[in-house]
Amino acid sequence: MKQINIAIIGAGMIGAAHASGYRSHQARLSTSQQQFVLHTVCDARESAAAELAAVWGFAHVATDWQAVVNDPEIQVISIALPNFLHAEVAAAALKAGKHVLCEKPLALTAKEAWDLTQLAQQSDSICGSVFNYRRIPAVAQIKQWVDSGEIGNLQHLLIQYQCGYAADPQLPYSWRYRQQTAGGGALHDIGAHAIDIARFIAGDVETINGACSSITIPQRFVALGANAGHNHVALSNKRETVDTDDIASCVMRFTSGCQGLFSASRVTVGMGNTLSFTLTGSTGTIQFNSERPGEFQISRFGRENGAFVTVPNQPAFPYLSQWIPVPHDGVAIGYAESFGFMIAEFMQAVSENRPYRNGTFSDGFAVAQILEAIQRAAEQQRPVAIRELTF
Ligand code: SOE
Repeated sequence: MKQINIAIIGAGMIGAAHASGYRSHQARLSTSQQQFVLHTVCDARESAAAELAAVWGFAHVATDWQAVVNDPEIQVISIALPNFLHAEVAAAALKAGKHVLCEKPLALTAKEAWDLTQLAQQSDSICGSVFNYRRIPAVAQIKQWVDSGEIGNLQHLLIQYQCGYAADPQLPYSWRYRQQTAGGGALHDIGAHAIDIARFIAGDVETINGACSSITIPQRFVALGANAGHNHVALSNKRETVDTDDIASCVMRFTSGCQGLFSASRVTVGMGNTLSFTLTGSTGTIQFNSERPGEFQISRFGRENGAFVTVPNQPAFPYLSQWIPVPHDGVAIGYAESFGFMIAEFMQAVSENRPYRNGTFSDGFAVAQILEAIQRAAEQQRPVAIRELTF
């Protein structure tokens, strides 16, 4: 029987989401001819790799990502590393002939993302960017309703991703707070997801008409020891200067003519991890908030009489009947499931040896262009056309 061996590189917070996704769908997507195998977890911190491997049932532990990427036993590389390593590890994995699922942002800059996308296109590898929010069934259903004209022509999109994980000045300095290692702050960490959803629903962006960016906590203390994720650890007296945005916002115009208003913040106290949007169509409005991922609200001209109705999950929504055990009306699903649906789609593409289409490297590049255009618009205080960032 053919084995498809999976390796996750990066055993931090998001590595666990990858591991959970593969674990949830591995058995279902294996057939009598080919079996997905949870093969290796790799992290420079051996104990973190060992713990993740033990929790999710991966057979091997490694500390050298280059050895993993070049291991002929391994066919699938899932990259869950800090931003500055995404493009380097993905390029090495592509050169070694592996299939690659890479965390967002695909790269630190639009140019780096473009080069990686070109490399992927020249290869036979199946590649995907981690855009799991597209797979929240309510979000996927909203896209279908917008496409089928349920709220008329889309005219305005207000989208926000708000978190509070960096609001505490006592959180340690890390790669996230440095331009060279993160590419950007809230913009690249969580804004990347919101921009992907904006494109998913409203199509390509033409111009960033204006943008603002702020660093609200300009210095942070360096940890005494190692730190990962957003955890509190013992701090030294040494401070480092933060040069990535805590809050970034912009106004944008889509090629369809739709207007967009976007904001990402990592310092909004009380917001754990909230992606929300309001879509204004010519005949209706739709609202979604990821804190209630199992529903959305809609108001249609002449139908809801000026009020909103809540549409809860239904088995007919994308992903539900296909992937969850109890797909009744109103069964809520959350973050981990959306991540799992994405991984299941990726595994399906690998198993059928066909392109992965929903959240490609090209989508990762398009998001990278928009992120950099927002940075440029904020720095230079001028409108930036996305075509300025073509290569
Ligand atoms: C930030 O806290 C974070 O983990 C992002 O890095 C992830 O991409 C997002 O999905 C959840 O929040």
